This record gives sequence, structure tokens and C-alpha cells, in this order.
Amino acid sequence: MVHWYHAQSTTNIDIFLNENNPTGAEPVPESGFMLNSVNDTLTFIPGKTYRLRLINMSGFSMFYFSIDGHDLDVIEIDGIDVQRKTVQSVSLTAAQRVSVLVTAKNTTDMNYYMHADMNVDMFDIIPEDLLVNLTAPLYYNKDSTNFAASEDIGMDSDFDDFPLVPLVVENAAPFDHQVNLTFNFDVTTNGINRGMFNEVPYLSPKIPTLNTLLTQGNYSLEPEVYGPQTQAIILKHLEMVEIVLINLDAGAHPFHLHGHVFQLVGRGPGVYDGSNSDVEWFLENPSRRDTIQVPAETYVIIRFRADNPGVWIFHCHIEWHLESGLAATFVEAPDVVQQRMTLPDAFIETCKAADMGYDGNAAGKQGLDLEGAPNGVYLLYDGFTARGKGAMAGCVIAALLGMAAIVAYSRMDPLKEARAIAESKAAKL
Ligand SMILES: [Cu+2]
Repeated sequence: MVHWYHAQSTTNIDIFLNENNPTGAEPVPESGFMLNSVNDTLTFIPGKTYRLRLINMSGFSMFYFSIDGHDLDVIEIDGIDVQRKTVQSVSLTAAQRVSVLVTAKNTTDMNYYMHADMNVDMFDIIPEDLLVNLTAPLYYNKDSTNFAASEDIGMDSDFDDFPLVPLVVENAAPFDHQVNLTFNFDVTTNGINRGMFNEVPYLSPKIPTLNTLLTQGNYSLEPEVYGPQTQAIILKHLEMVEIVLINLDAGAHPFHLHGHVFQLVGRGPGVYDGSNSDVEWFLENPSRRDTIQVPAETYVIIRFRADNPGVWIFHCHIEWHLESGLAATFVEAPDVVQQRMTLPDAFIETCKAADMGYDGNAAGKQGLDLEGAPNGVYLLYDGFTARGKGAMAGCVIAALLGMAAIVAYSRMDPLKEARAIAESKAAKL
């Protein structure tokens, strides 16, 4: 399933990353479809069991998939086989892959509809002509127009992919290295709303990070060499890495790690600080995959073994958010990479052909001379002066006093005084 934009992504990026879009409203797709086109169908032979490999190819929208009148048995997610789990619908965030087994009916008297319904939570507008609930026919008999009632699941799916249990057992191991990646969106110093980890949006370096690693000798062990805004995190060979991924945003975001499969070891509401009592832990054979959706204002804790030396990007798979800076770079075991790899000639030729440098640090220079490296796009801190803050505090206090007065009057007994007068008169009589 996929959603579809009618304009080129470069056009949409120009609209999205723009001072006139301070809230960071994402381009909303114009259409979508399942299989290869809006006219595609599937045909089942009675009695057979089918494996459907579902992929959400969208760069933005999450989908809920279901088939009228049929159960779905989930058996695989992101390439990891899991214990069979029967569900009515499956959710797929951008970049997720799920396999389901579907057992065909034994009769051909009825045809059915498959559904792929968009999650529209993040759509700022829903264009009138956008069909958000997609359907495609599932035929048992192509000559028949007899279809079971079509039931959109919409956004009501209760599918939870987090607890899916891998067939190959791997318990969680204690971590050696913890990385906190707290993300949010905000207007930055160049006036554009950007996504960012730990208040720093990712900016592409002048030299690809792997080239820096392979050309800068021992400097490859220092995160500075990769540039001030590549969010380079150096990992030691074979250490167990724990990422605490905290979502401060009001939307859900799908994170994807290259070069690894990670374990989903915990989740919970709000912000994780290591002492939370309401963490839902999954330490025994936790689910493994390379993409995880982090719901709004929650956190997810993931772990992986740094056993694949190289440079691996970790990013939101909503492509608009990746473009806007929601990415970090794991520079994994640079010492081992230098022992095992050299830059292939073809790689160097490609850089030359693209008029890009292939040797140097993030600024295209040597060592830690980073003058000229992409830099300076930071979170815009509040622009209030001390006087402004004083005035604001005064306003707030006045407003609170006003509200307190209203509350006090509303609680007063309006007849208390009258009663007291009447009682005193009565006492005198
Ligand atoms: Cu995102």
C-alpha cells in the first residue's frame, strides 16, 4: 500500500521547509492505492492459504490493513519470523513490513474487499477528493458481482505490534552504552520549523560521514570531526547499545535504523528518566525489527549489539521529517571499519562526478578544522527580554487574581447578609 503525491517531492519540500509554514504542516497526499494501481485486484483459490507480504511504501501515512470476513495471522515483521498471532487488522507505519497468512474460504459464492485505511492524525487538512479509506477487490469468482458488505476499519484498529514474539529466542542483555534521543519539532534560528533530536536538527555534512571516517585517521574516534550537526554518536565494537527514544511531539513517528535489527525492550507514557515506575518492560525474548512507531508523548526503549562496523543513520521514516532534521548517525566501531575497509574507487569517482569532496571532515578540511561545516540551525530559544518576562508575569498574576475573585464571589452565599439582618431583627422582637 502506498499514498501518492501528484507534485514532485522537491516541490513539496520547498513548501514544507519554508518560513511561511511555521507549524511544519506536512504535505498531504493526493491519493493512494494497494498493489500496483488503483485498479489492481487479488484472486484466491478456495481452500488455499496465502502469505501476503504487506509493505507500507509511504513516506508519510500510516495504514491499517484488513480483509472483510477473513482473519489475518501475523507471522513476520521487518524480516523477523514471529509466533503466529491472529488479528482482524494490521497497522503498518511508514517503512514497516508485515507478513500475514490468510486462509481462503472453501466456497466461491462471495467476493470480498481488502482495506488499507490511512491514519489521518497528522494530516492538517483532508482534501475533499482524497480517498483515505482504500479498497481493492479480493475475488473468488471474477464473474460474480456478489460482494460481502464492505467495512472500513478506519482508525479503529486495536493491533499492537510491540509484543509480537520472535521465533528465534533472544533475551535482552544489559546495555553498556545508553543514548538518549529526545525529539521534538520547533522553529529554528533560520525561521524554519524542523525536527530535531536533543534540540539539534541534522544537517548533511560536506563530506559523507563514511568518507570522513576512512580518511581522518584517529580523528575518526572523535564525534566533532563529523560536524556539529550530524548528530554523530560513536559506538564501540560489540557493545550493547540502549536508545531511549522520547517523543515530545503530539504526533506518532516511525523510527528506522540502518544496518541493524533492534529489540523493543520497554515503553511508557511521558518522559523516561530511568526512575519511571510505569515502564512496560519486555526483557524476555522481546520483539525485534528495524522500524518502530513511537506514539505521541511516549517513549520507547530499544537495544542492539554494535556488531556491524560502519556508519548507520537512525531517522524518522516520515520523509518530510528526515528532510527537516530528525536524524542521527551511529558511527560504529570506526577503528574496526578502518581495518576492514577502504573506500572503493567507484565511490570516489561518484563523489567526483557529483562535484563533491570525498576526503576530509564535515567541512571538507582535515582533522578538527571544521570552519565552514554546515552549522548554525538551532532551536530558537524564547526571545523575551527580562522586562518582557516581568510584564508577562504581571499579566498572569492579574489574570489569576481576577479568576480568584470570580471563584470567591461564586462561592459566596448571597443571602447570608440578609439572613443575618433578619435573624438579628427577630432576636430583638
Ligand atoms: Cu516523524
